[in-house]
Amino acid sequence: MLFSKSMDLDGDKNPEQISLIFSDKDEIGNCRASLEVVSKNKSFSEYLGDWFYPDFTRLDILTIGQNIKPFIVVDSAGGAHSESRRVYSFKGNEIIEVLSTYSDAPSITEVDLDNDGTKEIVCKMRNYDKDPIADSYEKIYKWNGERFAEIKR
Ligand SMILES: [Ca+2]
Ligand SMILES: [Ca+2]
Repeated sequence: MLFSKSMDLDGDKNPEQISLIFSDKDEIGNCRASLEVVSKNKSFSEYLGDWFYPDFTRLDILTIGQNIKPFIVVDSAGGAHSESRRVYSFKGNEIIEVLSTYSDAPSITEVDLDNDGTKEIVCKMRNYDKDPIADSYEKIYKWNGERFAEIKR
């Protein structure tokens, strides 16, 4: 499994090395996870918490539009009915969490819903109290320059 990526996150033409680092598994198999970014020989680290299962965790780079710098994405499946996503930006000297969300469908996708050239993050949600298919809905997050903010359609 590959928990390492290379990408220029802050636009200075030097690629950053991005890694997910897991602690040893505890007795029920979960791990503590940290995100590490190495930029020009300096290392930055963000503790993500415990309850990570390396087998169900994915590190990705997300690009949502032409003039927006790429983001780091950590997706984590928590059983058959949930997936969580955290999104981070790196501006050269710190890792900033810009979204923490989840989907219980589970389905998290990136779609340009309003055709403005940048993608929104769409989390499908089911209403298990009612009809989980007919009453499903979407949480939509749009980048506002600082973070992914939930919007209403
Ligand atoms: Ca860079
Ligand atoms: Ca859009």
